[in-house]
Amino acid sequence: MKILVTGGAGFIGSNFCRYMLNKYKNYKIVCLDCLTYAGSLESLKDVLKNKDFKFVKGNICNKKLVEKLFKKEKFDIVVNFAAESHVDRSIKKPKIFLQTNILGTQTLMDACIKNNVKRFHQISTDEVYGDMSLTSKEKFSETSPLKPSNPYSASKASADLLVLSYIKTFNLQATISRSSNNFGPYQYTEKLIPKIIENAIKDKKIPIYGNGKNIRDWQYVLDNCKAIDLIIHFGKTGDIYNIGANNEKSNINIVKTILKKLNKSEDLIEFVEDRKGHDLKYSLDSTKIRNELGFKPEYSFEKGLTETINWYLNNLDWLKKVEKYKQNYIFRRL
Ligand code: NAD
Ligand code: TDX
Repeated sequence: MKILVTGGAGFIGSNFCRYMLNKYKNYKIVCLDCLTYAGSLESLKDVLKNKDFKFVKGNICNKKLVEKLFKKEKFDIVVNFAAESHVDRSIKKPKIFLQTNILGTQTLMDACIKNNVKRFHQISTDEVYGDMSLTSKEKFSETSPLKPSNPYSASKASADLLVLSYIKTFNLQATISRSSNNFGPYQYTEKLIPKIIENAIKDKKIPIYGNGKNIRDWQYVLDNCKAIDLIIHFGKTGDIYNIGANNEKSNINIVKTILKKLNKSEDLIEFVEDRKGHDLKYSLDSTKIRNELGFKPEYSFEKGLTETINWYLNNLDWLKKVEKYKQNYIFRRL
């Protein structure tokens, strides 16, 4: 089995490459990643030594490169993690989100059709459903309407619709997963949990948008990897799978929990201006993947958080190296 993992130098993608290589000793993994500010070979350092792993630096929007790679490698499965993934950046500079998240997905799907790839799996997000009120008891299922609130989630919802159109029009053998907020090792510190941990370790202020009452459903990254593994092997072509963890927590609750674990003062919390269009609450109904594919998360929030904090404490060197890389990276001007 040969799998192409796009965006494999990022947070979830690098965890997925490691997870698959550990689990399947006869699989080959090729990672295609153009190493934006969010990707780093530092996140694949151990994996790069594996003889069944190959790294290719390249952009998923580059049709020529993508076609050449597909022709040469003859992939069985393609898993598309490559994306611009940060909501705050999408509010400041939306265009690159549309290019990578929509057009990049199209380039990959065209190559899949041309090369008879058996399965294309699109990594999507719970953000495509939009938000709900803080007191809502509702949960979004796979058939809930798409109501994205920001350019990032609109680009992801657009890609989902494009995938569904390719399934119907071109008989693309594809699946989609929509997961909730991931946390764990190798996550860049622009995202909430690693930002809290890094700032707390360095005794720096922790910015909390608005009143901190917004709620996310937090999922340990290895549980998401496990779910994706199940979908690419046993998921039904044409189907969408929600992957939630039932760990709904407010941002203020998360920051207080982490400060307590690190024995730091709550004085580090700084309430700052709210994010524009800030989604209030996400809540996912994951009955489908649990019933149809037998998915069960292994990590409680508590266990995942302890693993994550310990990982950052033991990998301050990784933080330093990726930070240096990011500082040298010039965010593409449009
Ligand atoms: P990330 O930002 O950490 O990593 C993205 C990776 O994609 C980076 O390595 C980057 O270099 C690469 N990339 C970006 N543009 C590229 C391009 N044009 N060509 C090739 N490579 C490119 O993101 P992440 O948090 O690991 O998210 C991975 C996927 O999961 C994304 O599709 C995201 O929408 C989705 N997702 C993330 C979360 C989360 O909580 N992090 C939750 C749900 C869904
Ligand atoms: O400094 C911060 N302060 C703050 O209060 C940051 C970075 C975030 N927040 C809040 C905003 C959100 O309510 O914390 C919450 C989580 O923010 P992010 O970590 O930026 O994640 P979110 O916007 O929820 O999106 C994430 O989950 C869905 C990922 O970044 C997406 O890629 C994924 O699709």
